[in-house]
This record gives sequence, structure tokens and C-alpha cells, in this order.
Amino acid sequence: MENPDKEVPVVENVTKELFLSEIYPARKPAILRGIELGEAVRTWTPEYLSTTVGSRPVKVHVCPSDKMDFVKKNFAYKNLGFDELVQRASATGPLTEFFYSENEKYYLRALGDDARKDCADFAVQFPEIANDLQLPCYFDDSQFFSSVLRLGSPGIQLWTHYDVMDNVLVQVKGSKRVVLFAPSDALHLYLSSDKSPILDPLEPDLKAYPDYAHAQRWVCTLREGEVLFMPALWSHNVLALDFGVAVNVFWRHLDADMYEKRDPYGNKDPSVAGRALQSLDKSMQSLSALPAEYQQFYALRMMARLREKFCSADADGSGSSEKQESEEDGK
Ligand SMILES: O=C(O)CCC(=O)C(=O)O
Repeated sequence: MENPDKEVPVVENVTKELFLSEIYPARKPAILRGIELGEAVRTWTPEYLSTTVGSRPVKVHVCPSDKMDFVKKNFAYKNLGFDELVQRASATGPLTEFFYSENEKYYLRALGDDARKDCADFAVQFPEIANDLQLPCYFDDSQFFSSVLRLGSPGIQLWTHYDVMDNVLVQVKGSKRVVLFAPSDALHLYLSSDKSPILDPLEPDLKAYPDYAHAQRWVCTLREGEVLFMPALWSHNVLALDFGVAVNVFWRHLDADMYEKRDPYGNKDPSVAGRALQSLDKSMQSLSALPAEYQQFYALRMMARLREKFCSADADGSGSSEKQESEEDGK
């Protein structure tokens, strides 16, 4: 890798005022310490969770290997009683009951009541334990998007992806390694929709993904009782170091009408960005009618215009490149 890893900064004694005045405007990830999270940090043992929530079925990812691969789909969705899931995910030795193998891993990402339409809301899906946890909600009620319970086996690794909402990840039990990438690293992650094929950011396949060598990793270990602020569009990869239980809260940073109406996972690009990407697909289709040397020439010109307008240090979005092009038209 070209750049030495950066550590995600840790901020102590975080209050709502400190978050809103200093941390949030910087739009960089930060580990937040000292936030009062309630009883859950002490009481959420596997026994307490199993007996309090009971055997209600939940849909879980079951993966025979450690690294979940969304592209190759090396996992299956299975229904398990919540208590059975907790028991299996927190087991210390080989499993006696399993779907594929005694070492399989489990990962719950809680869903809304109707998973195709509704966003997850921790208080609605898990009312029995909701009052144990005080979630830091540093935004207006109208900006709330979802709150998601996550629970998984030690060693399970979630694919690299980005979310389109701002998010605080509240780590209640266990610890995890999180690797993040700024939105400006999008070119180096080989993103396809919201996911990157780079499954382990610390052991990448640089032959398959050579541009990844230019990426800047931001690394941290998130521990029990800590909260990680992840701004929208920061790609992240999460490796559970222990049996883990976390809840994250997503909220809208842009005006509500900028987001797709039906987006239960919060991973659909803002509508205008989605339309821009579709226009690009159309432009690519148009160019494919030309011989290869023309395709490349016009593709490079398009890239130059995009870079000048949106990616250069002094890009101000004022449309200077279009102006230049239209003046050239008059020659
Ligand atoms: O903590 C986890 O298991 C995953 C967190 C995550 O991907 C997220 O907050 O978007």
C-alpha cells in the first residue's frame, strides 16, 4: 500500500454539543467515548438476551467461511429463533447444531417488519430490550431513518460497502476492527453499486485490484461502550473480534426528498445521483457505436470534464468546463 494507515481519532467525553459543533461538521469518522448508553452495556449477556427476547424467528446470514462475500453469495439466509442464534453465535467451541459445518458463522442485520418496505427500527422489532439502551440521536426527529440491531459470531467479516446516510454504530458487546475509506477513495475500491469486491482490506488481492494500492485506510478497533461515527459515503469493512452486539442509527443528512422513497437498507444512491449514473450508462451506450479510438478519445474528454468540475482541488461546481466547451462551439 502506498499510504501508511491512518488511525480513526478518538474523542473523549462526547456530548451532543461537542458532536454537533466539532465532530459532525468535519465529516470524518471518529470514535466517541463517554456517551451514556444505559444498562445494556452491563446487562446484555448471551443468557439475558436469549431469555428476554425469546425464540421469535429472525432471518440471519449463515456463512461457512469467515468472510461474507455478497458478490459470490457464499452465505445463505436462514430463519433461526433469536435465542438459538444467540446461543450459536456466542458458542466458544465447535457447534453441535449447524446448517453447514461446526465452524459456520452467523450474522444478524435486523430488518423492518416488512423487509421489502420498512426500515429496521430497533425499538419496534426488539421492544423487550429497547429500554436497556440509550441511543445517541444527535439530529432532529424528522431526520431519523433507521436503527438496526447487529449480532454476530467472532471472526465474521462483513463485506466492504458504503451507506448513503450518516450513521453512529453503538458497540454494546464485544469489539470489532473497522477499516474505513473516504469518499475520495471511490476510484480505488472497484465499487459496484454500494459494494466493493475487496473482502479483506488488510489482505487485499493487489493482482486483481491494483488500484487499491493507492487507497488510504482509516483503521480502528471499536470496543464495548464506544460509538463510531461513520459519515455517509465512507466505505467500511467490519471484522468482529468477539461475539458482538451493536445497534446503529442512521439519519438523513440531505433534504428528505433527495433520497429514494423505497430504500429499506439505506443503500440506494440519492435520486439525483442515481439519475446521473443512468445518464452515464446511456452515454456509454452511445459511444459504443463508434470505433475504439473514438470511444477512448471521447471517454477521456468526458472524464476530464467531470474531474475539472467535481474532483479538482478548486472544483466549485460552477460549470466552468461547460462554459468553455460552449465558447469553443462558437469558433
Ligand atoms: O457493525 C457491523 O457489524 C456492521 C456495521 C455497518 O456496516 C454499518 O454500520 O453500516
